[in-house]
Amino acid sequence: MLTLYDYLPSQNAWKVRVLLGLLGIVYETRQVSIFEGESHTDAFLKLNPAGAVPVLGLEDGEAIAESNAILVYLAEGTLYLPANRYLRARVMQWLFFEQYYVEPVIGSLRFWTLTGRLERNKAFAPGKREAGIRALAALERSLQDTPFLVSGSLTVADIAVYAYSHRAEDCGFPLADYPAVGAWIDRVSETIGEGYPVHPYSDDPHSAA
Ligand SMILES: N[C@@H](CCC(=O)N[C@@H](CS)C(=O)NCC(=O)O)C(=O)O
Repeated sequence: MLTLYDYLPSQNAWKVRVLLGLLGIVYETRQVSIFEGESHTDAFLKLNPAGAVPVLGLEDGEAIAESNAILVYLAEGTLYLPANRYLRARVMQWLFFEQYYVEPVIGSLRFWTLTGRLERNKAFAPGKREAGIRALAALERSLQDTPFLVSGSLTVADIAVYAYSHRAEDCGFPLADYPAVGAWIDRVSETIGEGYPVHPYSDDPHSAA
């Protein structure tokens, strides 16, 4: 059975939970208490040298880290990852976009905001805010005439980009300024369905600054 090394408030791990659920894959979960250093033990660093969740443990003992790499692995051969060369490259375009313009930008600002780390990162916050506006504007332009980021149906590109961008208001980005993004958020949310809650950092007493 597959094993997901997880941390509930992580939206990177959330992406993987969603895809596993949509694909109906039964898996085991190991919760990793990242604020208590569990992702930096020797054993965990063998699974992911970067010391972060999510990690997917495979049946043969191998492991895959990086949320979007895990999505691609799981989605191979399914409707969530097109086989067509061009469409597949477009999915990759959004997966890389997410890791450069969304996760380290909106994801970091959100993390600092929700865990009381904004003040200590105040030197970086304006740059992140500017980059977040750029990311949301890029999404707004891209979603004018298409229901999903690539092709007419949900792919791993939508799951990845949605993970942090749909929570952009948690760190002060007004989504009302981005109507096409708002409509896409509703569409993705409806398509993935219920059962994938966003867990607040406040559930973890160790997450506070
Ligand atoms: N690029 C990675 C980022 C993973 C990441 O930053 N995970 C966070 C939780 S959201 C983590 O485990 N942090 C613990 C640490 O860095 O010590 C991915 O997409 O999986």
